[in-house]
Amino acid sequence: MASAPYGKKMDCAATMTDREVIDFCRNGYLMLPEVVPNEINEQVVDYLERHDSTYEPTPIVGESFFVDGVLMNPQAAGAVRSLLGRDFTLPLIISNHRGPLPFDKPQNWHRDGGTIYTPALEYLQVFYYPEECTEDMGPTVVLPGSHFMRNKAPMMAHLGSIRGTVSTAAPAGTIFLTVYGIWHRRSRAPSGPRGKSAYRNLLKYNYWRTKPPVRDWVRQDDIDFNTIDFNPPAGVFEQFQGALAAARMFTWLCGIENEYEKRGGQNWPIALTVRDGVNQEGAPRSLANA
Ligand SMILES: O=C(O)CCC(=O)C(=O)O
Ligand SMILES: [Fe+2]
Repeated sequence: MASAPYGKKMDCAATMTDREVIDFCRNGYLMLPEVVPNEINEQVVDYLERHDSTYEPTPIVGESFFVDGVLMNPQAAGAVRSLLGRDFTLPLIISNHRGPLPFDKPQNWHRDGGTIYTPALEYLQVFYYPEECTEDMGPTVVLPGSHFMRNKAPMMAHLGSIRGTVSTAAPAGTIFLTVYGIWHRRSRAPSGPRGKSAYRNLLKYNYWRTKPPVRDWVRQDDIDFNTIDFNPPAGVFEQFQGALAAARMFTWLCGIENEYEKRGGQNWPIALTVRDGVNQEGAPRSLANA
């Protein structure tokens, strides 16, 4: 058997635009609904049923249908390429959050172990539903913008429902990319199995960056970076702190973090009501109006 391409460096076309990269920085996740074709989804479910029903079916990386159809799926890999640059690496470990159906209790709110808070995006945590996951099959729920909300997992575990959360319930073949530290949990699953499997399968794996960040995704030169909103959408943040962190991550991704000034107060990017093409105080040189 040919050895599996664990950690292999890959490249492909970047698919995300500036606005999409900014939205990823604001939200901490990106949904790509139904990007994997059904014949691949079926092969994956079959593999998870018949070959490896463990919580770490990592050897699936040795299957070309999985590498070509899922890991290097053009939309998913195009998003990974946009955010991690060329020569990103393929995963070393594949987890399966294989939840029995039905399942009564939601998981505790948490950020995954090992989270550090940083504007750097050195890796992505990516999830894939090979079968449809409906609301009553216990989809993962995320809190948009929470990748910048500093909290310890034991200090969030007791929380119940939180305002502004988003369900990832989605059709088969959906992939979603996350910043590792985003708050999330599996929700309760009142329904019995719907698909082929008696479980809700959810694969999870990481891609890593190998190159310094540069703004080499799809540029949109019509953007005025002085008036674009970096605030995360949910309303649970201390005013402007989410926007400051998202903008800092965006400048890091552009490779211009040295131009990011956090002088406090009405410094870029929070003063978005500036008029007539004026640059905000502290707007990064490379993004400012000439
Ligand atoms: O199963 C899920 O939906 C999420 C699982 C999870 O977040 C975890 O186990 O770390
Ligand atoms: Fe988790």
